[in-house]
Amino acid sequence: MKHWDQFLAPYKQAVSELKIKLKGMRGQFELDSSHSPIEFVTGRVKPIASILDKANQKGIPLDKLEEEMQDIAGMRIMCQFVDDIHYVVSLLRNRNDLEIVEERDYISHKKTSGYRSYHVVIRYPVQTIHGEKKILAEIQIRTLAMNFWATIEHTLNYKYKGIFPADIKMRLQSAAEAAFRLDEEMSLIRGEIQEAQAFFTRNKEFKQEE
Ligand code: 0O2
Repeated sequence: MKHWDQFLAPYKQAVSELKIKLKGMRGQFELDSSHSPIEFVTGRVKPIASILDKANQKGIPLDKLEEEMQDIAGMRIMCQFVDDIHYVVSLLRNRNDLEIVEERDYISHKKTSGYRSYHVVIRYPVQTIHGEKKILAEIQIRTLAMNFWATIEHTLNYKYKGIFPADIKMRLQSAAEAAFRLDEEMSLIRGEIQEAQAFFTRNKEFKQEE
């Protein structure tokens, strides 16, 4: 449908640009031979069916999507350690190619489902042939363990359409706690892990030069 193509075009452009920019940050850390707080980055434009579902659930009129639906353009940044998340947020705060409009800390304040992540809503300027257009986008920043949990829970959510049987709900909550403990344990041996990673990177470089 032409109308949707036109509506989604700036969101698609924003996701492509942000992917390059956020992946570029990782590359810069590699160049500096310092630990990258970013493990990997993904991005997506919300499918039309999901936009319509969410608008319906939240009572957002379709002519108010631009202002009221913050995650039509969505980015995800995965980190190794919880501290990396806060570092990434500080890097985002310092950028002048985007404006932060809201931060939601679901790490200190986890959701009742057990969900943890740090959400940053940004206003991002896209340059179009009709001039500049500012769109809202949501950046979710989480550890690999938080991402593992959220991905599995999201899949189950489709199966149960958001209404989990009590035992599955309980297991998911306990799995979320296990994932959080895993993050805490990894943070405690962070120094060891980073030393080993630096060693492997150095060795790989030597092998490539040989
Ligand atoms: P998608 O694209 O399928 O992931 P609300 O729907 O009220 O919770 P709101 O106000 O838009 O959400 O903001 P929030 O909660 O900051 O962000 C919603 C997004 O966060 C969701 O997007 C998920 O990506 C993620 N999220 C929030 N809560 C959970 C949860 O309990 N489990 C999982 N797996 N993800 C969660 P959508 O809209 O679900 O879309």
